[in-house]
Amino acid sequence: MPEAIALVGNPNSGKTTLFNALTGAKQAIGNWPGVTVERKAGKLRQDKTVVIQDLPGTYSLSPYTSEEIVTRNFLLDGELSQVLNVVDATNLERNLYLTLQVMETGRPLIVALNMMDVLKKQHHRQINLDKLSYALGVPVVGISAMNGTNVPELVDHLLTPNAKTYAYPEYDPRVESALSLIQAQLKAYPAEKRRWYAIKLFEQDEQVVEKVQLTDKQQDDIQQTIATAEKLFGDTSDAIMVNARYDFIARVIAMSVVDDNDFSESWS
Ligand code: BGO
Repeated sequence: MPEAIALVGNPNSGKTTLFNALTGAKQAIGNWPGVTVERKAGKLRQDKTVVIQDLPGTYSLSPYTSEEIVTRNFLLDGELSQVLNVVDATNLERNLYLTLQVMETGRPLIVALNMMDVLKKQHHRQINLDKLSYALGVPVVGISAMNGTNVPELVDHLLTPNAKTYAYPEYDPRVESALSLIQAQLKAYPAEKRRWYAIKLFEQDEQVVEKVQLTDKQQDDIQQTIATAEKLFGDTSDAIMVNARYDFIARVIAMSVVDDNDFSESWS
């Protein structure tokens, strides 16, 4: 079985540009089964035993659009050894929302922070890549896919044995305790996937609720956990998760981004 790396990212993050830089011209193009969403795979130029599986561009792993469903199903059940997440450095907050959800799947992840050439020209904003990597708990490599800058370093990272890192973003402690109660009902699932299923059950994601086999008692316990959290937060469970992700992103940004505008505002 060749090693497979799944390429994920928001639309316009530069995923196609990076895919072409990594694989060259030869790509196998088809459709994902059952949907008219393009499926593209190619061999890594530097090591033909490694397949880059391009996944549809998406902002989230919700179950609403074909792109989201194809991407999340592949991340969850597809044959892959690591995920390469292309993040647009000039749109960090929005792009990290997908990054967190990829981390929630329990797959090893590496972030390619793209558009660094554009960020450098903007001057007013700087990202400390070491701090970003530390705050997220995964490797971050700054690149410009268009110019090819640092792409060889990214490939070195991808090919480094035992460099596969995965980390779970840790959310509000009250969310974490609800998730651990739900996870306790999921002993039949592999440890690394329990958190994803717990989050999706907490969000009452219809696809997952249908898929996961639970006894009536387990379902009642989970409903009880959700009801308690909703009362505590005064919000719906899916909104609680969305806010938990944005809170986490705000902490990551506060740790790793220096925005000159913030300073000029504080002087005025
Ligand atoms: C156009 N730096 C810069 N400056 N641009 C980049 C980089 C980078 O590192 N990476 C990608 N781009 P896609 P998705 C375009 O097509 O790979 C550019 O959706 C144009 N086209 O060249 O397609 C890339 O696959 C006319 O820009 O993204 C592309 O993720 C004028 O970002 C765009 C200006 O990249 C999206 C740009 C006719």
